[in-house]
Amino acid sequence: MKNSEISDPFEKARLEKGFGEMDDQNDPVVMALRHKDVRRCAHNWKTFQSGAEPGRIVIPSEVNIRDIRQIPFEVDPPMHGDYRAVVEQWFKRPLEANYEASLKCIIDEVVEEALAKDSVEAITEFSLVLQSRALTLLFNVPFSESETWISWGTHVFRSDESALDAGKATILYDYIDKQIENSIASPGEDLYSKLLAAEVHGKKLTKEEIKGVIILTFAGGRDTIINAVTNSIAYFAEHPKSLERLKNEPELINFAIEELIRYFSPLTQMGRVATEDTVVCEHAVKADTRIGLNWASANRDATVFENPNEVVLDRKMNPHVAFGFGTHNCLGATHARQILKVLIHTLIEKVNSIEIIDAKENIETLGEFKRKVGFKSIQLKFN
Ligand code: EMZ
Repeated sequence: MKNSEISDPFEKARLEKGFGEMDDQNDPVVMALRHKDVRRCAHNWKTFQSGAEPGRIVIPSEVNIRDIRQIPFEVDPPMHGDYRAVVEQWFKRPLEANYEASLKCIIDEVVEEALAKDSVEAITEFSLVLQSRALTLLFNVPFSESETWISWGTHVFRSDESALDAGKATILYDYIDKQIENSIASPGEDLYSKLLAAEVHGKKLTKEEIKGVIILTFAGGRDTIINAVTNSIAYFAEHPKSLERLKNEPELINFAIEELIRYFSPLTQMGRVATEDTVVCEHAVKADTRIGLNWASANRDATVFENPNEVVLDRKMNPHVAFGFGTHNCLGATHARQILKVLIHTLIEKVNSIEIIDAKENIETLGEFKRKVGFKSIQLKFN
């Protein structure tokens, strides 16, 4: 098996019964596995809510390490849309030419740094650095902030020792409190200031609400981007012809990005809490219990995707759900797509080949299922 291969552990269960079950800290999850069911449940926000106890729709649940609601992620319509309207335009800024140009400089530099070294551990020395530096653009804060963020590691709520690390969460919260105070004292053009000036239903956002948006901005696009970037690099290392093809047919790059995101599905699933007794794939789901919208499984559903376990770079019909589906589709998707686009362009321009020297897989355990989401570490040589 190639290092860059991501297999699909859900296939049998998806075909045979359509759902899977797992426990998570004594709060079980019924996972919807088929594309159609995942989309249907995601669409039905009245029965499957996001606005449950903060942290509960995340799997593994974060209820024990945070009580601040992430916004708009953990809010249901209609309020969800009102919050979303405040941030929507801001999160589309990655499409602006000057944003893209700045992103190009950042990614060029990260690649140059990798080329200058004998080898790099891609998670910590490449992808985390790239993600953190790129995030300064999304926040519109000084580049130097990225050094603090890099020191937090790949996940703001998880550490090597613990899947849920309250100490780490505290570091993030204290940092955010300070930044909000700074922006109150001297407003600027950054996301904090933007949120401080914003109004919903004629009222200013509270500090708690602002914090909810900011935590999401830090947490939601961290390990996911890091996995997408690292997995892409590993893929191109093992498929140099694919990179060559994109060089010769740049019009395929946008298709390739969607296909890589489908294939990697950096976020395996997201939960919802049932508001009433219901069923998922004819399986009973009781009120106040959780379901999982398994994006990774849906993205390999052979009834929707031909050759689902292959990366088909020029796949044209690609209704993947790697960024979620429906009301809550990923707010950071524009930024994520731009990162991958610029990264591919930079690799085409600057890199002849990439060698994988050593790799340790990062495997998630979801009940009986084990899914590779990326790497714990991967040593690479850029040529
Ligand atoms: C939450 C989540 C959002 C959660 C789209 O995903 O990402 C997870 O990595 C965080 O731990 O708190 O932000």
